[in-house]
Amino acid sequence: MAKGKDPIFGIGRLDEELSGIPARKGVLFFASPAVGNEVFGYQLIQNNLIHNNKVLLYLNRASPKAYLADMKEYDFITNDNLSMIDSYSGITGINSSDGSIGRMIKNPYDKEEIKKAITDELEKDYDLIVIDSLSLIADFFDFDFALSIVDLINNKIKNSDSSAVFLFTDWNYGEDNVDKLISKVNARVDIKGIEKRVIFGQYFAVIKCDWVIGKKFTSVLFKSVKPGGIKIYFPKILVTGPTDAGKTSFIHSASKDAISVDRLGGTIALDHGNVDFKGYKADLFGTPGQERFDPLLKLLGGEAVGVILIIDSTKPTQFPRAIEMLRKTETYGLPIVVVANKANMPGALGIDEVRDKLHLEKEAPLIQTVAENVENIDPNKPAKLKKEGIEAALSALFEELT
Ligand SMILES: Nc1nc2c(ncn2[C@@H]2O[C@H](COP(=O)(O)OP(=O)(O)OP(=O)(O)O)[C@@H](O)[C@H]2O)c(=O)[nH]1
Ligand SMILES: [Mg+2]
Repeated sequence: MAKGKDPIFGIGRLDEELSGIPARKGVLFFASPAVGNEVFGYQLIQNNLIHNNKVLLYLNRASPKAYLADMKEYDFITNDNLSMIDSYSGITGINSSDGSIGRMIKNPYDKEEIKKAITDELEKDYDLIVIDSLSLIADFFDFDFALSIVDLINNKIKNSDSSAVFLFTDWNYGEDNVDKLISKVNARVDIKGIEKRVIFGQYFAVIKCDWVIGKKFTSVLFKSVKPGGIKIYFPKILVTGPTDAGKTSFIHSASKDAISVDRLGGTIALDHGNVDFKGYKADLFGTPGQERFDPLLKLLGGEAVGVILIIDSTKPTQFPRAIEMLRKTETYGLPIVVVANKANMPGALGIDEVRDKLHLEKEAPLIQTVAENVENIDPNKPAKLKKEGIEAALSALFEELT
């Protein structure tokens, strides 16, 4: 009997959609060559170890030492729950640098030794078996041998409480081979790249899963970040609103490394910042607010996936302009969060009044923000906005987007 709980993916979105990896199930991470799937493996292993699941890793892609060092770059650290079958070191003729983490295949060119090592190890009770990588087994031997390893593991997990994850990169093995492989797993998660005009990105998507019925899966853009791992990624969030409302202030307060093209405190081209929050990553693009820069608005709004509309709570006369900017950036109708900034200044409207006077078509989330150290605000510089407001606005937006 395995001791841990049912394995998890360790990637929030997949665990939400599929409720982890039930016992006796095999999962294929199916990556296109342009996009690495290693980080999915690292994060999966890390989180199962933390959950006190016993993990067996069959490794032929790197030495155990290099593998663990790479994991560490993402801040993933292992513990005693991890064992390895090292099918790599034998190729280089170097002994496994650390015998304590598992067994080494002496002759990685010997199919029988590999089969025996896997069969022997599977006698022990692991909660999760990870193969990194199945495509390398196919490359090293042939596709049929890779399929026979899948069969071997499937037979074992069908009669136990464990599950398996196969990391696979699709280097053109032919449709027949790939179809056979896919038919042998219970779930398949694709990891691929997209190129859509200016935005290049990577996404993952559940393509099949036999333990979740009647659910529609969506694809999710992601970035792998060191340290941190897989983050859901929104390549373009537009931050717009009337002049002086606090767009630049918002972007600088929400990101560590924002840059702005501005003059005397007013934005003349754009602001840009990276947000890394709650397992999400997003690029924020801020527009100028002054009308003389309106020719830029459409360009800046292009390909945005969501909007943060910032208004000055003390200036309801600017609200029609705020709505006009949604039209001019052509982002009207996208997921939106309204930020009512300067909410504690004299004359600031309350939340209901803002909502009322703004006439937004649907009930968009509305978040109030205020500056820190109001006494020291420099009219030629962005203000630092309080963290609570920033985080509430980002949380609301990420919720709208997912
Ligand atoms: N008192 C107070 N001042 C704020 C607040 N937020 C921003 N400011 C100030 O308001 C001014 C305008 O802020 P910005 O962030 O530059 O506004 P913006 O929307 O980017 O302006 P444009 O780029 O010109 O459209 C700056 O002087 C800020 O310091 C706030 O919550 N309270
Ligand atoms: Mg600005």
